[in-house]
Amino acid sequence: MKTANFVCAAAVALIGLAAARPASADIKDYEFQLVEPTVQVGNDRIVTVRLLNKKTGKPVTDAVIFATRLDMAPDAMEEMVTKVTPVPAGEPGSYSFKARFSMEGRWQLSLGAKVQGETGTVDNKLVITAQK
Ligand SMILES: [Cu+2]
Repeated sequence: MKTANFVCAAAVALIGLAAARPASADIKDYEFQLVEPTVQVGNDRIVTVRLLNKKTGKPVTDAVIFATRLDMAPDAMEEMVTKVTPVPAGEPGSYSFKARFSMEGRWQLSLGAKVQGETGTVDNKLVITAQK
């Protein structure tokens, strides 16, 4: 009898814990979006992205961006890589980078992010068009 009561109490406690957790989110619910799809060809151009939770529509303010690469893969110039430097962004949930866009055409920005409380990583590739 005592054991049964204990098991029952433990089950109730577990159900309580499960209910207290926020609605389950998935790493696939997060997505980077470009604020501006185009930049001017030149040095020190700023690219800004937002990381959105697609389920809530809200920006993610505390993500850790851990990988970036910018190259011309979309125009068959994968070897044409340019340095990407993080710079302070204007608003929470936005992340900005400075880069030199030496050539007109399509550049691919590869981004990775870790989101607080989520397993896995967000991996997105965004295409930015550099124009004269
Ligand atoms: Cu190129």
